[in-house]
Amino acid sequence: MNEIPRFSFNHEKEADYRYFNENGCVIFRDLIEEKYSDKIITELQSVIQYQVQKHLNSSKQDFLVANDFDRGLIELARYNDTLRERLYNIIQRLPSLSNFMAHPNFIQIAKELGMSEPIYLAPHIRMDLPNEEKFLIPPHQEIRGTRSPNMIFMITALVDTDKKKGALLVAPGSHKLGPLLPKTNNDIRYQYELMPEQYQSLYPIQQVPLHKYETIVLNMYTVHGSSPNNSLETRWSTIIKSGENTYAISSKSFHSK
Ligand SMILES: O=C(O)CCC(=O)C(=O)O
Ligand SMILES: [Fe+2]
Repeated sequence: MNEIPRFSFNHEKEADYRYFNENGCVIFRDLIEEKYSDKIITELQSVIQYQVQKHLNSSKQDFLVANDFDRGLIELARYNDTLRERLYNIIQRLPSLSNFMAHPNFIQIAKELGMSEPIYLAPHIRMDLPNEEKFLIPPHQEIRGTRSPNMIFMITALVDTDKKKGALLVAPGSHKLGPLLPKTNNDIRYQYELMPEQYQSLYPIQQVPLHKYETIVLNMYTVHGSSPNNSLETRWSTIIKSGENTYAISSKSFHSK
């Protein structure tokens, strides 16, 4: 299967949007400058180190983990799942995440893809520990709980993410299916928008590795999902959504009547 090509946000506008419209996804090497991700990593490091020093005794401090900035996290999570959860909640409010989300390119790309008044929705840091299955999401469209009729979302890798580390599953072209009807599934967590079997051969799903700092932009209808992290390191990524401001749309139509 063909690798998804990389584009430069600043230098290949026409080609990248053509690719996005055709495939429902595009990867940028340079959508957000590296310093924005570096800032998140620095803050993650300080939050993790603080928790590790507080909760793990010094004999446990010789950690095997290779992502240097998150040394100790895996041991901390293994030691106490509540601490893991608390840490996860804390990192969703890091100042560096707000700063990252406020990058003008996120709004620019939404505008250039046809949204008249985009707003940011739900910035989020994903923290996928090795062999942790419970937060993985099977193939789906990003339409659950979304009011916006037009939305894109962007996943930036904060660490090199190869197939073994759980690179994202994506079915290029599947956005052309439009919104899929929810399908029932025995797993009550996921009774929504799973990829119907008859489309799986039409739009085969593939794993999309990302290098650190690369961003994949997806259409809300592009089928995508998690794959398991079978490496020894944590997979870190940010997810930012940009949607049409539906309040603005409805007030405009109100005034035009
Ligand atoms: O990064 C992943 O594992 C999938 C994330 C995802 O699809 C989501 O948060 O909606
Ligand atoms: Fe998703």
